[in-house]
Formats: sequence, structure tokens, C-alpha cells
Amino acid sequence: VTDQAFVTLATDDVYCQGALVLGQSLRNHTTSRKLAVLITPEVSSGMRSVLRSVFDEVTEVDALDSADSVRLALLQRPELGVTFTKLHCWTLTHYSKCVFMDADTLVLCNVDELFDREEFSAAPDSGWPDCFNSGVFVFRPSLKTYNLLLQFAAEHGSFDGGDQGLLNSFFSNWATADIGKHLPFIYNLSSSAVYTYVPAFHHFGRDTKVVHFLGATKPWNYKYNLQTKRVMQDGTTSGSFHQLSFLALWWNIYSASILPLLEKFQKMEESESEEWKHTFRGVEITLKKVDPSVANSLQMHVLPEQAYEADPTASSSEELSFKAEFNWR
Ligand code: UPG
Repeated sequence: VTDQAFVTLATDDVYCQGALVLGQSLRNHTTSRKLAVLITPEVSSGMRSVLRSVFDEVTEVDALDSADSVRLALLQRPELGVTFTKLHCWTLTHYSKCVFMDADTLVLCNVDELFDREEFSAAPDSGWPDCFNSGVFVFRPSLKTYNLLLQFAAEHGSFDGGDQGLLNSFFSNWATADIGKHLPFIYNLSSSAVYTYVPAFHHFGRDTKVVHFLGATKPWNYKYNLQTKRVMQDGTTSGSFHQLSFLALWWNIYSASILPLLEKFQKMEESESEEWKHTFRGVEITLKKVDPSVANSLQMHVLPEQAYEADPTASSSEELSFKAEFNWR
């Protein structure tokens, strides 16, 4: 089906890591729909190449760039920036129907049946179930709807400052009008809500189809041991057993399918950038100028057992190979 697509959004290279894992999870479960990702100018050219190897379509959407009055009104509300960006999904009018998924979601099986639903379908939010969560929703691209949404945003803003508040106010009859537009919670299971209703999770959780790593700590903020295939916890991160097993699923895909892609494109770019070989305790390591957003993972990959940090004060290549200091963790 070429006129229907899964759509996600990544405004920077960090969120791209999530988009890539989501895209790969959809591929792994052999979706028959197109995969599209919306990005902003901030996304690096290397990352765009990697995105193009997973997604059928990588579309750059501009931050507020035009002079029309609605956009100007929105300019006065910088807090709605990311919200505004998500709304761009309605401009993908070469598709007749789409499923939007946040970059911090992961599919556990084929979910193509979502396309049987109509606009606007979404699952309840675990924090306030009369509201839907805007991390997974079915919609029909339409410039008319897009403009109405912009106008609504400019006039009313968003009660939570994000797209979720705005979309809930705009599609305000979702809670009561049509139960067919309520997606089951297993299509947008908040990984953090799991332990607030443990018996329900035990009863229904095995059928989970989409996990949503909602909240401030995203999967890519955790550390992962490539050898034991375990997510590591430290003082800043914590998680229940189930959260950790969902995180491990995310990291399995990231390490098996995404890291090799990132490295491949990294290598291609290296011909123009600096790279130094260094032998330390008999292990040859490669010091690279890496994008800070992926540095953590790449370092883990180069030295799976011991992540290291090069001396950040070193400036030239020679200096670095001398001054590199390793903080064994
Ligand atoms: N996003 C970016 N860059 C950012 C922030 C967000 O690309 O700097 C995209 C990305 O696709 C992300 C989504 O927007 O997954 C939502 O942002 P996120 O940081 O995941 O927000 P959460 O707090 O986890 O999510 C809740 C809702 C989500 C809604 C958001 C703001 O689950 O659907 O978009 O709040 O209302």
C-alpha cells in the first residue's frame, strides 16, 4: 500500500536514534506501509543518510519560515515549537491515511491493522484517560486540517504547552463521540505506567503491540552492555523489571541494526574528518571526532567492556594521542 505511511518526527540527531529504532522495528515486523520521517534543519547530513537507509521518505520541515499571519502569531509562542513541528504531519498529502508515532515508541509486532481506523484515533493517556496520548494516532493528511490546527494553536495555545494538549482540545469529542476511535492501550503502552496497575499488566501486558518510552529519560539515555545484552542502571536511571526488558528490546535493535549503520556512514565521512589510532593496554582503539549525540554509544562500541573518555582539553591530533586519558568505568 503506497498511499499510506507510518510517520515519525525527529528534530535533532538525538531523537533520530529513536526514530531509527522505531523505523527498524516496523521493518522487522514487515509492514506493508511506507515509512516517513519529518526532520528539521538541525539534523546533520550524516544522520540524514542513515535515516534514508531505513525510511522511504525523509522530509525536512521548516521552523516558522513564512510570513503568513498564522505562522507569525505562532512565532510569538516559542514554547509551541516542537508542537508546531508535529503538526506538519498533516501536510503529507501524498498519503491518504497515516499513523503518527513518536520517536520514543517501539513496535513489538506488525500493527498495520491500525490503518483500518479513521481520523482521529488514539489511545487513552495513562495520566488522564479522558485525554488521548498523542504518541500514536491515526490521521488523514489534509492542508485544510493543518491550517485549522495552526489557527487553533495561535488562538488557544495548548493547555500543556505541547502537541498533546493542543490536539486534545482540537479533537475534543474524542472521549465521547466514537469508541471506534479509542485505540486499545496495548497500541501505546506507556512503559512507566506499567507498575501503577501491575495486575492489569500481568493480565493484558503480554499482548502489548507498541511500547512508548514516555517521559524525560529515553532509551538512549541508558547505558547498555553490548556483551551481556543488558541495560545498565546507575544513580540517574531506574526502572522496573518490565521497563528494563522493554528497554533491552530497544537496545537490541539499536545495537544490532542501527549502530552498524551509524558506523558505516561515520566511516564514509571519516575520509574528510580526523581519526587517530591509539594502542592502549594492547587494545587498538580509534579516537574519532564523533557527533556528541552518538558519542556515548560509539565509545561503548569501540571498547565494549570499558567506556572511555578522551581528555576534552586536548586539541590537536598528536596532542590527543599523548594526552588521551581513560577513565575506566
Ligand atoms: N521530539 C523531537 N525533538 C524534541 C522533542 C520531541 O523530535 O526535542 C519529537 C519526538 O518524536 C518525540 C515527540 O516529539 O518522541 C514527543 O516528545 P517526547 O520528548 O517524546 O515527549 P514525552 O513527554 O515523552 O511525550 C508526551 C506525549 C507526546 C507529546 C509530548 C508533548 O506522550 O505524544 O508529543 O508529551 O505534548
